[in-house]
Amino acid sequence: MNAPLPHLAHEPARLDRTFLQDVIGGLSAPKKHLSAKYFYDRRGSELFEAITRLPEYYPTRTELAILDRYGPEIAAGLAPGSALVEFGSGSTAKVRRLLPHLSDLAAYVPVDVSEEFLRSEAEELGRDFPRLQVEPVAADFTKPFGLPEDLRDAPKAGFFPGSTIGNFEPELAAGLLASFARTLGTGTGAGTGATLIVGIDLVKEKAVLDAAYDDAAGVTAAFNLNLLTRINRELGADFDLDAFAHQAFFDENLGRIEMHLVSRRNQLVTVAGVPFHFGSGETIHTENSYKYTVPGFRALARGAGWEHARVWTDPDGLFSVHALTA
Ligand code: AVJ
Repeated sequence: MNAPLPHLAHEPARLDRTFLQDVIGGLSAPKKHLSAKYFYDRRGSELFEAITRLPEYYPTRTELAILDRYGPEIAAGLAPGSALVEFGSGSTAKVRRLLPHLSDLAAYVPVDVSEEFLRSEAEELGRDFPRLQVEPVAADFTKPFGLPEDLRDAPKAGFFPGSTIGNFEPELAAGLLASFARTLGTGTGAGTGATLIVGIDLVKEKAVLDAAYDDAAGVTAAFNLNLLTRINRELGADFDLDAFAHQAFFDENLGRIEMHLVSRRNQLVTVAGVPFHFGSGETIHTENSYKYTVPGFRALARGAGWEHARVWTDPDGLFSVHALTA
């Protein structure tokens, strides 16, 4: 159910109507929510990079360490002459750990919505790996998209690191894994010989998870609040940043981190001329980050048509990298 779009007297020059519709819809719901995909404007991407360097935020450095340690084994699971497709590539830091072990790739295909970023990263990667064929695709990986025609006959391997899949409800996560199988397959369904390498954050002690999403330096708080700054700027809203507080906690029953922005007082906020009331203590749910056990993720993948081939973890069992085959 979408709220009708307001008529804007003074539309920002490059108004993103989908963004506006999502925000109006999310703030009109009985439990207010916003989509985590909107965190990543320029400032949000910078803040996320800063998060990955925080002492409390273990996922990025742990996954990189797993890729460094087991890169040769992970790479050995790919069919010779594969096309390696990275879903939501963003920065190429992770694939760089695998490429030295993949000398016979048909191509590396980074898929990302941010076209500008995609081109610059692809160019840089091409300079560092001169024999690698880089074929970027500007697309939203949550929607069906086609791979470059010249790669039709190459075996396909997918790469989906970073536990990005944790942002999706388990049912949607399974749907996404199934759509990756279709994208990587030949259109004939299962048994296409495709491989998928996925990074998954693991369930662990609540205190460790809580700290990773509520760091002492307040970088995650700034990342969460930046969503309101973005809405103010891009959609002409008047959120008072001092009137909202960052909240993040691991819900052990649901197996997920929830991030919220808590209204510090009773207040009225206007977004593109539409008023929204916030009670004191009322929250906007801004992100879920699901954590899995190894058997739990294996079951999810199997339900989506993927056979579980291998799993690699760090010595502390914080993070996991899975190889799946279809
Ligand atoms: C990029 C979705 C993997 O869930 O850990 C980090 C985003 N949010 N701190 C995560 C995030 C708050 C991150 N992912």
